Amino acid sequence: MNLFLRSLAKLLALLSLGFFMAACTAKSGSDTADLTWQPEEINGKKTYAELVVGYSQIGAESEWRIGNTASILEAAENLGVELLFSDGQQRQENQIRAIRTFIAQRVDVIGVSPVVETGWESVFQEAKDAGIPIILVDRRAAVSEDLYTAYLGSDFIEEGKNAGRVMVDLLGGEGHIIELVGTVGSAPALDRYAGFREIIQEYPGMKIIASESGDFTRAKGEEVMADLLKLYGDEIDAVYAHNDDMAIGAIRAIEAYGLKPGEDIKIVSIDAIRDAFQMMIDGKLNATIECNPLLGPQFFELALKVANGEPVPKWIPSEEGVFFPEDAAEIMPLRRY
Ligand code: GZL
Repeated sequence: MNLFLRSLAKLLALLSLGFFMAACTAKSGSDTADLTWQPEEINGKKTYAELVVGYSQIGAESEWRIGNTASILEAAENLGVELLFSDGQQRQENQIRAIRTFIAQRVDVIGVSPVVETGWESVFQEAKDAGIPIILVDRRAAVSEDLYTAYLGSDFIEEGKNAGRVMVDLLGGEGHIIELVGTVGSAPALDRYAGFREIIQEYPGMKIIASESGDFTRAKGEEVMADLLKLYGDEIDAVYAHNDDMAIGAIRAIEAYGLKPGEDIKIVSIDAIRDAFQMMIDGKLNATIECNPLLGPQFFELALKVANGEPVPKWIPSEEGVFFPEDAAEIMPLRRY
């Protein structure tokens, strides 16, 4: 055999030995040490490392929203998901623009928390036509069910009913109530409005003497409550606020008016943010109904299943409780938002 053929034979022998070792190493590696690499696909299914998600957030209007955003960003970071995040600054047109951008960028899944219930059919249809599934997070949209894959969020009607039950107990079944409504047309505002009335309508002595929107913000809640105190003053027995931020604004207005919030005027609100626990410790808030914003991990688990075409429930409700002043000091340190 001439020199060239001998050299070629040696080269092929070395190469085949090297290949075999590599295979063994990989095999022995998988048998012994943990795999540090994350395969992009397992059995043809995407993993988090390969998932690309577009998320259209409402804004930063409340402590609840800030906690919700933190949960989503933290979960994406922890799971290694590529997240395109857009803050809509509480304007629907910004959210629609963001969704169109996500479609153009061919993300795997779109998550959206709709600022209001209506006006989404067209852009959701565009996502459907592009084959990109939509997951509603936190708030629902009034569209046909074929335009979104799942809704991950609270039962706002039940939250309103819980607030009503607590208010009945606080007022002994009779009194004049001021209602501070959330963002007009939003799912939580519509449902908390309805749920509360479902309970108090059983008590003819309980009357809502005014119902105005504070848009889920502290500043607007304080402004609206100050105006209503001028109109109704000592007639007011209680405030029902659709979120803690408006309740905290109302507490400021009640104190400025010269009355004691939590005593002269009872206050029930929703969200259970950390500042609400402080208000209960200070005796200025009588109860807060939990609305869980920590939806990040659940959202991405859902998004991965949807991206892989796995069946998911149409609605995944959050688990939530009711909190009172007597437990506030013990629970507050445990609260994450
Ligand atoms: C409820 C959420 C609401 C909160 C507010 O799920 O959409 O929006 O109750 C927030 O604090 O602004």
